[in-house]
Amino acid sequence: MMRQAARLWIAAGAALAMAGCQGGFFARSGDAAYVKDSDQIVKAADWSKMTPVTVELYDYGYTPRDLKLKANQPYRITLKNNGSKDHYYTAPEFYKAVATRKAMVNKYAEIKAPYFSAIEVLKNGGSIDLYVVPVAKGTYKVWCQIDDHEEKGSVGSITVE
Ligand SMILES: [Cu+2]
Repeated sequence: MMRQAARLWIAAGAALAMAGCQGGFFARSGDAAYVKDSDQIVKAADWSKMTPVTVELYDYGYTPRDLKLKANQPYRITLKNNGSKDHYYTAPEFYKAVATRKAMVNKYAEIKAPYFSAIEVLKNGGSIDLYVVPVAKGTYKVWCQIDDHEEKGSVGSITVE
């Protein structure tokens, strides 16, 4: 029993050490791949004043097709799939341009990660909330990567201004 507890403790310590290294690694690398100081930006944001926006996913497209966001303001972006097929909101460059607090499936789960690259929302009413602070200004492509959905219309943009 004691031995097992000790082993678990070491495993937890290693996980913490790795988590600690992760931030340092990206800061050191000079890699602009995604937002540095994401944690500080998320902590500094006033989430009581976040702007809620909803993007509807349907067969085949997004409403709004071209989402506009302001830099340095906290958002809750709800992705809601009202279509009869599963759809992605794939936008790797956009997700790298925001400080990510979490993704949340209301009443079920919260996912914490430095950033996302693609989010699939399941058909017939599935939804997920993204809590982000847009940081890097620009226009980013968003599309659905399933079969020919992009050709059929599931494509758009997200602009941070
Ligand atoms: Cu799709």
